[in-house]
Amino acid sequence: MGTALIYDEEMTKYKLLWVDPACKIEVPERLSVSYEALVRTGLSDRCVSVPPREASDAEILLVHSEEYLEGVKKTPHMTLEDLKEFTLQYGDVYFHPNIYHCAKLAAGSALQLVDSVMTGKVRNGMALVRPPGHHSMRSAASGFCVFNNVAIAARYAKQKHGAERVLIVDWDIHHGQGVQYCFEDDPSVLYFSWHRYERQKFWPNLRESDYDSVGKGSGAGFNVNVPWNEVGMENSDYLSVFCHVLLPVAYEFCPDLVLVCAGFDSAIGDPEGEMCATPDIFAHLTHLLMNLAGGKLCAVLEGGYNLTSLAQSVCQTVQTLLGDPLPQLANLRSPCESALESLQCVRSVQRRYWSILKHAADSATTDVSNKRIKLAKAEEEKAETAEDERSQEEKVWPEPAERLRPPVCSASVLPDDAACPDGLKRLVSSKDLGPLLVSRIRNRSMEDAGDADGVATFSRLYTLIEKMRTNEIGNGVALVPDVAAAVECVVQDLGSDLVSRVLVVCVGKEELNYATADGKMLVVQISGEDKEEQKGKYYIPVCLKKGCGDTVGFIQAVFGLLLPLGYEYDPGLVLLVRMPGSGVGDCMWQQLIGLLKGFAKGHTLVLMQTNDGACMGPTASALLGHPAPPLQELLTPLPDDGGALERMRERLQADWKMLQTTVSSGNGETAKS
Ligand code: Q6P
Ligand code: ZN
Repeated sequence: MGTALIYDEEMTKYKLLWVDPACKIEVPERLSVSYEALVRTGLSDRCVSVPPREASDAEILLVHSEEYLEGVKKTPHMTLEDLKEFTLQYGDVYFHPNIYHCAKLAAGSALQLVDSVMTGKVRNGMALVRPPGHHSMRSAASGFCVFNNVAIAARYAKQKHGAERVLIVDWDIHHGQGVQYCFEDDPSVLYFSWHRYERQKFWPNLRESDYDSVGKGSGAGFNVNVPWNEVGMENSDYLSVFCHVLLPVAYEFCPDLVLVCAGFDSAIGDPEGEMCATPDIFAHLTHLLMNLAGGKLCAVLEGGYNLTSLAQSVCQTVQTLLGDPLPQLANLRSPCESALESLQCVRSVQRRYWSILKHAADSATTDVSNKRIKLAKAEEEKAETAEDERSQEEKVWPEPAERLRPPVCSASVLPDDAACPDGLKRLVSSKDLGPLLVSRIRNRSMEDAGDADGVATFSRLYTLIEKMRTNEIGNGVALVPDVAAAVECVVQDLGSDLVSRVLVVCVGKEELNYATADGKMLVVQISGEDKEEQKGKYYIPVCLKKGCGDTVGFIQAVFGLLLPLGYEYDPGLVLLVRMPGSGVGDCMWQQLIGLLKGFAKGHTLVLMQTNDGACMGPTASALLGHPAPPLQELLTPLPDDGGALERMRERLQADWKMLQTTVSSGNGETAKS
């Protein structure tokens, strides 16, 4: 199962033929530079090259009107003067004798990509296209867009491939109003967009780009807008919106296909977006979507006007689609107040439609409106000062670090009589631990295990962790006779020797016999057990009343707590512990493994108990990078659970800034309801 790449030089063969400051940034080099970067880095060679085709009239008419199509059809034969005049009826767009041809290829590229993914020829893919699509409407071109490539692809996926639910994630920095209008009243297509808005001061200056446009009629709740009211948003702001809005909603929606309006003007250095998220954020945004819809993801290029930033961002996206280890995002800052306000408003309006957000704070009952006025003033002042400084300062950022695939993807440490799953490398040899470590291990009581066995297993574990640290091995799974004892041994004797921060994710009940106060590890425990007190900043017990089989509760815990904590903590190793009888389902378990790969450059060690070997298959599959099967329709959460989780997040926000989803009290009036 590979990754498709669609590109054709033909789509570089149109350009602006007159002077128009609004359009001069949309240049052919956007496409050629992106493709050349993929060639230079060897990424294009690793993709399945799929040729574009022209979209047919019937396909274009899935979204556009006949009058509009007939109008565009005439443009190849127009004189320069006619083209200029034709262009004038639309905003921020230009026509060229060859643009109709390219627009048919751009839409057709998206359809080729959908065909390749939906028929299982490839797992996922990206189409590099010009002209972009997300602004174009039923009967109008707009914002460099002629045909709405992604909207056409969504209708096509439903019609031709029977997709029942399609998720469109628009991470371009402009609002894809064309996509919103197209699916406004359609519950089968969920459209998510974040966009520079600045309280309607930014193009396309639409009232309906704000957070309160949620869709119409039966489509209510299937349009999710996140307005950015300030420039300069960073990685932490983008990740917060993914964790606290998009991902929970997307998992509840349970799409059959994910389409990405992949614009990279939301990256640092872009003259349009003026944001500060670095190109490697797109590796994470892509990764976080890759376990939806059984991995069926099609990214279609939209904007991106800083050629350096654009090319780097495209490479990060494609490399992630290919399954390479994720870059570490060090030193995340806390989300800014303006982002938090957007987050709070979106969650507050969307909680009516998504049971997974049901317990989100209600902006109407808190004092957000007062704060909004203060925030708006602060934003305006900021904008004014920024305006003066902007012309001088050129943004610089380091080139994204290399993402090296380890020679061995996954390894296992198993008892001699246990079979090793296909594709995993069984570790047999092991390092001599030295007398000190051996005696420390011997001192721990290893139930059910002979002393020699115990030491052999742990010396192999030591080897495994060491090889993960040096990136000789990506991840691994170990079957041990006593998980609790093994965790203790790994975190105290092995892990802390080798890595400075270990994220321990424990599924099921475990008695903790190790100290966590020094921050060398962060323990997040998700279990059905009640009444566990939180012990300090680094031990976080999450209790699900219905147990780990409660999909909604589990997802809320994963996206609302675990992922933001993980991003903020930035571990060097993830230790995923499965306690016997945890009750977690196979699908959820695979989703969890897949999602945790975003941390520690993918270095995850899974610990399971010998008699829990039945889930070895799903575990191995997830470790090897196969997409997790989609979760079944989610059930409504117990009212109590989500509430408890929200209260817990509120408590932890003082220590962990990535858990914030509301504007902080103290800034303006207090927010106690
Ligand atoms: C932005 C038009 C230009 C003002 C110049 C899919 C890609 C896009 C298009 C943006 C058009 N305003 N200062 O379209 O969203 O990036
Ligand atoms: Zn854009």
